[in-house]
Amino acid sequence: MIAAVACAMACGTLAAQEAEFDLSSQRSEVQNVLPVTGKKLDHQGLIVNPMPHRMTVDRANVWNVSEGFALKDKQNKFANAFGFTTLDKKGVKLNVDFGGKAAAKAGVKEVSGAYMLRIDKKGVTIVGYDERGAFYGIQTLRQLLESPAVKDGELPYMDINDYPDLPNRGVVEGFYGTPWSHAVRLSLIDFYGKFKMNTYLYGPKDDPYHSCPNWRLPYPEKEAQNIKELIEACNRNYVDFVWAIHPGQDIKWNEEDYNNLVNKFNLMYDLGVRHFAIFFDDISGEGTNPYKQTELLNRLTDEFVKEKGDVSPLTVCPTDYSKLWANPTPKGSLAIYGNTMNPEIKVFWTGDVVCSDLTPETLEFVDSRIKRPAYYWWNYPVTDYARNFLLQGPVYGLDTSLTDKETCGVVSNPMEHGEASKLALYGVADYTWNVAAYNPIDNWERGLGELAPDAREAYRTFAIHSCDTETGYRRDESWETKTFRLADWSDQAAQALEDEFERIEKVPAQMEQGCSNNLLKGELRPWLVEFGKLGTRGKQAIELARIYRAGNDDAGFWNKYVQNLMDADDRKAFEEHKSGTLKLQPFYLNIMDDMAFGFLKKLTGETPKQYKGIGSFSNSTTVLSKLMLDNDLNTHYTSGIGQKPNDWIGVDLRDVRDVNAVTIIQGRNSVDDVDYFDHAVVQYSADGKTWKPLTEELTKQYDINWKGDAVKARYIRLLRLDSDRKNYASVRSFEVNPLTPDNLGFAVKAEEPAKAVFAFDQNLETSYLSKGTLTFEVSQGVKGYVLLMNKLSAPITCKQLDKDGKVVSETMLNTAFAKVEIASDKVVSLSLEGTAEIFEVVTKK
Ligand code: LOG
Repeated sequence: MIAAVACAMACGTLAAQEAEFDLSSQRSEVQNVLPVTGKKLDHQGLIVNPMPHRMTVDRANVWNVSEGFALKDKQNKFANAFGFTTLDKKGVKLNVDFGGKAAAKAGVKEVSGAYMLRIDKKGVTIVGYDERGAFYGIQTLRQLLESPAVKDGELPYMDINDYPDLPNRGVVEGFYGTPWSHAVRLSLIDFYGKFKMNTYLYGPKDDPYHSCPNWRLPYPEKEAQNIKELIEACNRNYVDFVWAIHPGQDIKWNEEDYNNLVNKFNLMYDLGVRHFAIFFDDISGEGTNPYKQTELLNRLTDEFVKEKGDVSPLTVCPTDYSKLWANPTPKGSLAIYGNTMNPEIKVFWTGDVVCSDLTPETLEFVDSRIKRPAYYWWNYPVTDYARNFLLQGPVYGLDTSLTDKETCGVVSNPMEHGEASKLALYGVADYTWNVAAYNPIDNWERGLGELAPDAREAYRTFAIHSCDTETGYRRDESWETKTFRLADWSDQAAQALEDEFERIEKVPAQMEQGCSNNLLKGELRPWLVEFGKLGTRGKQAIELARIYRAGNDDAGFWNKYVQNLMDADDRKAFEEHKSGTLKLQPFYLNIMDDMAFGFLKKLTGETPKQYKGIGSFSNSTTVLSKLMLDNDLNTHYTSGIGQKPNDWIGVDLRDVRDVNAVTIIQGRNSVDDVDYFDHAVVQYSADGKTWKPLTEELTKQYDINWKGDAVKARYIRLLRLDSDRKNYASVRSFEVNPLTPDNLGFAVKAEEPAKAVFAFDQNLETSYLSKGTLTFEVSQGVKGYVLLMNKLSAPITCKQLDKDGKVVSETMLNTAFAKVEIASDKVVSLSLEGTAEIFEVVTKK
């Protein structure tokens, strides 16, 4: 899935450190979407993020701050930190100080970053535990001044006593894909400072000087200069710039490579780096050896960190960074780290799987082995495994009972879209600072206002429907929107949903107009465009459903129905920039399918052969299962979670039918893919409860073909039998009674006969695009046809022919819904000339 991973290849699930691996097959995240928690609070116009630990406000007394502040910066450190206000002798007194004594006197907690801010009759007083703490006090003042309640100049008296819960808070630029631009990095570093995050780990997988092949080499001049600037920006913002190296894929455990590494560290030290990390994630071969890794870290600690004197303890990302494949035994690398690695070294952990929630249980597992509080590498909002998504949802799934005893900190691995990641970082900053008070919804509501103050509502509408990943780390989405299936229609629910789709339709223009952050807008734009289209499609689907339900205008319904279908280009564009995948897009797809089913049933009087995916996986009946029924071998259904005993993937035929052939093609792309059932059986059932085998047990069979005497079945499935395999399961095609020109029952002539059968398959989800002439036999007794076509770009000619091929009647058809009456009993075949996508030829007897 991650094309940029040079070494990614298909292989087993569990052993990332053994042999080559496939990132996408490592993911076994559960598909159950946990609801987002928290609720919006009324902050009465005073917005400070992260939420201070203690803040009491006395609104009866205020300072007018329209003339700015008369600064007394006792230790002369912050002259440049007040760009957000005016410094003027006539202004309100502002005293800033920090350090042990002053802090103790002011009751400031003894941790780096702690501060107190008091506004009383003496003016404004800020005291930090350390310089960073005073800087944070200044950030709080800045946010107060930017708050709605203070904007016109009245700053109320207040008392704030505040400190961070976790010592390490911030960001790891650790994703695959295009590394952030220099401008985006600088903008983010200011953002970290403003919201009291103190760590920026630099480790973009696709920076060749961080990783293979160039980790041994110095950065070219331009890049080196940029890194210097990043460090300066970090210093201004009291952020630790941690430079990480990712040498594991080709490191040799010898003196030469040790010296190469120290040499690179020295070069980085000369650029100003004082914090270092080594990443051993996503590698294979020699580099994964935990004894050698530990030896290296310990030796560097002694010979480099301690030698320098001003370098902080190292951070390491182990190869076993997730419980999914970490060896839990005393012989595993975590235990080896625990027993032998210098206790000052911080060790990363991503949780139970690669992208997972932060829980006490996962920390208990890792901490007891590494013998220190783990450093949480949160793979959110990273989207390198689902690059067609943009995550704008609330930050949640982080346990609020945790303390620095269980975790030494949290860094978020964001999207390659740096500006669009800020909404999530606003949450991570809040959580890590004040864990117990963290309120996901409230944080998100505040974040929206911070990022798009003049287009907040439009941004909110986009964001609330842009949270899910569909097959990855699934997140709650559209939680204020109620969707429904056609069968559960109510006028009220339909109206509410239509209103929402109308709001969605307007979002792109409102964002273009109201959002002044051009970097953000640039990142969001492709998604906004598709989001707007989804709004239009949804709205039209509801209008269409009203016509459908009235049931008195077949032609009007169908002509409008095809206007609202996505064509191949629409689908491609949507696939590339998805949103609304939890509710909105499934609503649109399902209601269109349900209408197609009901409409064809009404016209034919029979149950359409519009089969549905079913199965044991939580996404088995979602729109994803359509991908194995779409006659397209380039698309596939995937379970999106690891397979386990008794899993199955199947098809509901919507009615008990005679089944005499089944073909199934397993795997995402090829006959050596890892995502398939390697031991399975095909079964059938009439009632969905009792199942009988159709085939023998199948071992390592990707392409399954069964043909035999007809059985009565409504359900067909592929059932997993005993196997050690834990990969996802994927199916590219699942066909029951596949139609061919030979078994159709009447003669068809077409440019592509094998595809022409889709015009006669009693299924409106499939179609045949005829670009020349389609001729088919008119069976005895047929009185006419209804042609259900896509919108026509030009009229087509319909000729009725006798047995000698002579034209008996000729008409022009120019609408998607077209009726043809058979002109006489001499007619034996009908031909359609011109370009038309034909969904179904419905026979009238
Ligand atoms: C990589 C990371 C990547 C992330 C999400 C870690 C420690 N390493 O599976 O670079 O961005 O997953 O795809 C990873 O998470 N490996």
